[in-house]
Amino acid sequence: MAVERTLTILKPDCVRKNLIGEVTRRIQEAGFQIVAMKMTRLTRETAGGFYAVHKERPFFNDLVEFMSSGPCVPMILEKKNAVADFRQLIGATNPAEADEGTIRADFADSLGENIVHGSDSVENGKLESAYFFSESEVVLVKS
Ligand code: FUP
Repeated sequence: MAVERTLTILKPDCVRKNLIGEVTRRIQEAGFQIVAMKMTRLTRETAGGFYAVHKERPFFNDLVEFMSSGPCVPMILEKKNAVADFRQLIGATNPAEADEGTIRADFADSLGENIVHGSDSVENGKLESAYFFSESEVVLVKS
C-alpha cells in the first residue's frame, strides 16, 4: 500500500464542542501523521470555493453558512492508504448511517454538521491540501 496524504478539516461544530483534542487524539491513535495544521476561519467565499463542486445542490447555502460560522482546523494527514483509512475512521457523511465507533457516529449531530471533512481521493486530497496550505507549511516527516 502506498503512503498517501489526505486533507481533513475539523469543522466549526467540532471546534464549538471543544472536540479538537479528542478528534485529533483519535486521528493520531489510528496512525495518521499530522504534516500540516492550522486554525482558520473561512469566509463565505473561501467556504464556497472549497465546496464549489456542490454549488448547484440545494444544501450549498447552508453548507457555506455553516463552514464559515466559526473557526475550523484543517490538517494534512499522512499514512499508508490514508484516504480510504481516514474515511473509515470518520464514518459515513450522514452520522445516522455511520458505523458505530466512528468519529461522526460518536460526535456529529446531523448530515449538515458532521464534525470532520475527509478527502475522497488522492487527487482531491492534493487539490484540497493546496487550498489551505502552501508547500512551506507542510513539514518534512522522517519515515
Ligand atoms: P463528504 O465527502 O463525506 O464530505 O460528503 P460530500 O462531499 O457528499 O458532502 C460535503 C458536505 O456537504 C457534507 F459534509 C455535508 C454537506 N451535505 C449536506 O448538507 N447534505 C447532503 O445531502 C450532502 C452533503
